[in-house]
Amino acid sequence: EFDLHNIQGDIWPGLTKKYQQFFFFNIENPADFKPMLKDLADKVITSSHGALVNRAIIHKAKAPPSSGLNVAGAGLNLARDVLTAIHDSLPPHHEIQKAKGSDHVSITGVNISFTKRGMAKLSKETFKDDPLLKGMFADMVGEGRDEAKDWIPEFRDGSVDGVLLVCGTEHEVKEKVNELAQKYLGKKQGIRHLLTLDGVERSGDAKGHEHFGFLDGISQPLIIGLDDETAEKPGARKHLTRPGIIIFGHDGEMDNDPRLMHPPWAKDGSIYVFRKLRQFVPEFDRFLEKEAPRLKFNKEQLGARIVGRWKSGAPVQLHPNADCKADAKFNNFDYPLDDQLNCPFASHMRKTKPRGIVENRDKFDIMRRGIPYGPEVGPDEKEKTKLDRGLMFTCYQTSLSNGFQFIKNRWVNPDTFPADKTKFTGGMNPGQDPIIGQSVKGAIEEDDKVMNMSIHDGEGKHNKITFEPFIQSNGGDYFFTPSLKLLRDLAVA
Ligand code: N7H
Repeated sequence: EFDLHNIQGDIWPGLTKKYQQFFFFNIENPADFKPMLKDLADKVITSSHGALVNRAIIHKAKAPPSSGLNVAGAGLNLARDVLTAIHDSLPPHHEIQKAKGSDHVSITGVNISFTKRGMAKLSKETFKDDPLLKGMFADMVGEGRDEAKDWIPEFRDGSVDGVLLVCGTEHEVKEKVNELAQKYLGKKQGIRHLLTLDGVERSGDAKGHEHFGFLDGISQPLIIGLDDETAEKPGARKHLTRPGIIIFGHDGEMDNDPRLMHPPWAKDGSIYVFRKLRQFVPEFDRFLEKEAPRLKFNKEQLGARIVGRWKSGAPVQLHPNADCKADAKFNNFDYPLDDQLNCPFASHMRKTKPRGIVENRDKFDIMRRGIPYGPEVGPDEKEKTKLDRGLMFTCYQTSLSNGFQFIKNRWVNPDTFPADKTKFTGGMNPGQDPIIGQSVKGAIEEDDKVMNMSIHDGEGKHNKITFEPFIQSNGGDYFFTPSLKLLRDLAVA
C-alpha cells in the first residue's frame, strides 16, 4: 500500500538529525530550475526508504556486531511489512561493518518543500487549504499574536518559494549544502538563496531535550501500516493515526476535511509547517523558582505541570509527585475527563492533544519534526536571555485547518478550552498554554492580554498562575512537501 520510495523521509520515519540546515530560496527563473527537480528526485532527495536504510546503517555503525542487521533496534518499531522490505534492501553485512570501521560514516538526509508561491511557479495550483493559501504571515501576524517586528525579514516579504532541508552531522551538513547549492540551487539554475537557518541537537545529558530542559519527540503519532501498532507495552496502544492524516492519498484523509479534496498529484505528499520559536530560558527558570513555593511545589513539580511531562519525559498525569525515569518515554495514557489534580487542563501537552476528550482521536494529529537551535545558556544569562536560542518548530499534516492552525487557534490560545471544566477549576477558565500560548498585542479585551492558567497546587487546592509568554515567534511559512514522483513530473510540466 505504501510506496516508501515515493514519500520524502522527513515526513516518515523522520531524517536523522544531529544538525540541520534550512536553506530558504526564491525561484527567480522557473524554466532554469525545473529540470533540476528530476535530478534532485533521482540523486538527492531522501525517501522514506532511504531514511530507514540510513538509520539502520548509522545505528549499526554504533552497535556491536553481534546485534545483526536489526532495523528495529534503530530507534524505530516498524510494521512487519515495512520491516521485511527494509531488511531485504539493506547493504550487505560486511559493507556496514566497513562503514563502522572507517571513522567517518557520511550519511546526510535531504528533503525539499515549496510554498504556494513556489508551487505556482512550478505550474501546480495549490490546495484549497485556506491557511496554506494565506501563508503564515497573513495567518499569524494577521491574527495579532505574532508581531511583524519580530519576524525575520525574508519571511515577511513573501519571497520564500521553497526550503531545502539537509540533516546529518554539522560537518556533513555544511559540506552537502555547499555542494547542492552549486549543483542544483545556484544562480545558474534560476535560484536566489535567501536565508539559511541552522538547528542543532543539544548534547551530553541534554541530548534529545529542548532548551527548557524537557525530553522532546516522545508523543508522536504511530501511523497505521507503517509503525508497529503493538510496540508500546503494556496494554493496547491507545493512540493510532490513520496514514491520511499525515500523508496525502491514504486512508483517513477524506474524513480529515472533506471540503479540502486534494488533487491526485498530491498523493504521498504532506503540508509542512516551519516556524522559528525563540525561547526565553532563564525567564522560564526564574518563573518556576519564584512561583513554586507559593503553590507548595518544588521547581521540578511545577515545571512538569506546565509541560505535562517531567524533564525525563515521564507523564505527570501518571507520576504527579516525582519523576519516574522508567516511564520516560511512556505514551500510552489518557487524561481523566473531570479533574486536573495531576495535570492542569491547560498544560502544554494536554492543550495540544487533549487525550480522552476528543472523540475523533487522530483527526488533529501532527507529526512534529523540529530541532533546537542556538547556544546553551551562558553564565551571564542568569536572569535574562541575551542570546538567540529556541526551537525550529516543524510539523507535517494533510490539513492545516485541522492540524497546526487548529491546535493553535482552537486549543492553545483560547483560555476557554477545554470547555465546561469550570466545575473542576475553581470557577475560572482552564487558561492558556503556558509554553506556546500568545496574547493579542495591543488587545482591548482584558482576556486577550493576560495569560493565565488554572492549576491545583501541592495541597490539591485550586490556584492560578499568571505569566508572560516564554516564547517569541520569529516567523516561518507553510509549505507543500511533494512526492518524488511529483518532483519528476514537475521537471517536465
Ligand atoms: Fe510542543 N516543551 O519543551 O515544552 N512539546 N513544544 N508544540 N507539543 C511537547 O511528548 C515545546 C509546540 C505539541 O501527543 C513536549 O513528545 C516547546 C508547537 C504536541 O500528548 C514538550 C515548544 C506545537 C505535543 C514540548 C513547543 C506543539 C507536544 C513533550 C516551542 C503545535 C504532543 C514531549 C518552543 C502547535 C502532545 C513529547 C501529545 C509535546 C515543548 C512547540 C505541539 C517537552 C519548548 C508550536 C502536539
